[in-house]
Amino acid sequence: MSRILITSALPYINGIKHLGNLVGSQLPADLFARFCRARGHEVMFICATDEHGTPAELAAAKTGEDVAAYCERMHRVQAELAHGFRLSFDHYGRSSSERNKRLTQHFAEKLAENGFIEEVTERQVYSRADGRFLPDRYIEGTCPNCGYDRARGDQCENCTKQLDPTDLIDPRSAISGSTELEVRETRHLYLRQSLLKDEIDAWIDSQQDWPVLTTSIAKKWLHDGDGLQDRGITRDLSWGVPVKKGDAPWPGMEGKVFYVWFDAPIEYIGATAEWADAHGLDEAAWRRWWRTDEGAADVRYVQFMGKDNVPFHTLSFPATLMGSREPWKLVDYIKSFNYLNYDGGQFSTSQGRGVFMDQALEILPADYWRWWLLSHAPENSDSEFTWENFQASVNKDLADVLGNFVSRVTKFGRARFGEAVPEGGDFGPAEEALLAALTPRLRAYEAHMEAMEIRKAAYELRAIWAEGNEYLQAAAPWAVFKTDPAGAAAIIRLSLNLIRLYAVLSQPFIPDASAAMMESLNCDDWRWPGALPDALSTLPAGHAFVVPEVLFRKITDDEREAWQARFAGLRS
Ligand code: B3M
Ligand code: ZN
Repeated sequence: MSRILITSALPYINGIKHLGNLVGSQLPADLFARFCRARGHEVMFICATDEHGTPAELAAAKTGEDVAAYCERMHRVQAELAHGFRLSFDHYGRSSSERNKRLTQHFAEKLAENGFIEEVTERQVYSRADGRFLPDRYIEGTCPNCGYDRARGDQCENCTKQLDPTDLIDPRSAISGSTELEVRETRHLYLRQSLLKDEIDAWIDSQQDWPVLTTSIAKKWLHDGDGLQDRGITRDLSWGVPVKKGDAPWPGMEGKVFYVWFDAPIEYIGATAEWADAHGLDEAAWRRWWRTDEGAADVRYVQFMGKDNVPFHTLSFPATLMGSREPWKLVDYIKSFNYLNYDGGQFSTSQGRGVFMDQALEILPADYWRWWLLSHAPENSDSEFTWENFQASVNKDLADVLGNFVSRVTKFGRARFGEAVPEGGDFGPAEEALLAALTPRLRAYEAHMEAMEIRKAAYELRAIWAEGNEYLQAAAPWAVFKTDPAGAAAIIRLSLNLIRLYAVLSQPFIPDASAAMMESLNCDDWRWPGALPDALSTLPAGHAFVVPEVLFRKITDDEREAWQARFAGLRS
């Protein structure tokens, strides 16, 4: 048994996430957490809402709420959806927590003590009408390159040219539309990442087993262009972690907050501390996950995220931890994902394109989505959601293969032998062949799950279900029963035990269906299988069971077409 710390990238607070976001971090992290727990490891699975920054302020302004109230409400909405998808976080925290505030201020103070913070005077656009400095992307104007009149201060969406706000012709505030803009001087703290470049480089080089997607992104940012750049970690905003040194003011930084990307990853630690607080535990309880001098040296730490978040997790956050010169736990493995596209285009939060978490659960239960999303996870390249593919996978894998097996076995068993595992009969060559086929598949499934090769794991799990179906089809207990009732009893006994095995193995993918299978078997033995002959004799003759409700229903063509039409447009 080992101790495994698992974090999912923190969903940003300003709206409900789409299925592409879900499959890029939270869902695969949950799969892995469930698997690790099932194998008997001690798991700490952490997520939180990422609540600071300008987008939160603007989203709140749009709904007319105070930003703190907006974040609180949206945190509850996201927590409920996470529960709806059965994401089994040990704690779902908030980056606006007191814990994170303290930790963020602590790290900044340590970084400053160690010479990794520099004060820099910047010239920034100030909007008199809005009474605030404007971040680059909140300044709009005409692109000097192509003439597009809604180019943003950081980039022109039309011709993709990277811009500086001062390049824009007729610049205006994207918040108020005001053109009363001026350039003012403001002082900010910079994290001197460049001083840590060699250390970070060596650390990344020492990670032999990281996925190529992760290391290639990290290396690109380390070595391309001017290499690892120092970064501003403070902002002229009111919503965020105030820039302070512990309880003392930070001279010259009054009224400023830390940049959202500085405090967000620190919330992985903050949320673990929130977990301890929520359970009335002491400091040691969370520090044993994070401080290598207090127990975390034995912890394996795995992070899950989309590829766009990789630079922050391979460079900036490690720079924060290393630069503190305190023994904080660094990540051991980063599982990163490409993008999931939607029906010929991209999922888009800003445009409301695609299926969002709340809408998905209105249509079908979580397991249907979990299965499709995980078995099509964008691991080695981008992948695409289409309604046809979704319908085909659900109907075939879940309804025809798994659901049908469970239904046939329990119904035939009840009809011929009553609602108890039948006794009598012997196992023969067909059963031996089944075990011989299942054993290597089971071990391959375990290996893929351990390696977080999600599609490969899904493939083996599906094959394990199919082996049962093929066995049942070939053994044909309905025919055998006519001449050899005991022989049919043996087949059903084995098949009922297979259902239990399927519940245990499938639980990381489809937890609700697994729970329903176990309940119908009147069983609470979730032990992971060792040798198959043992695992498949867990339910003894005489053990009571019932026929479960339909596990998975099929998606009809009419439904598919209706959903296709409903989600063709943009969400308002
Ligand atoms: N909130 C992801 C995003 O919204 C960002 C992740 C933070 S992880 C510390 O794109
Ligand atoms: Zn342009």
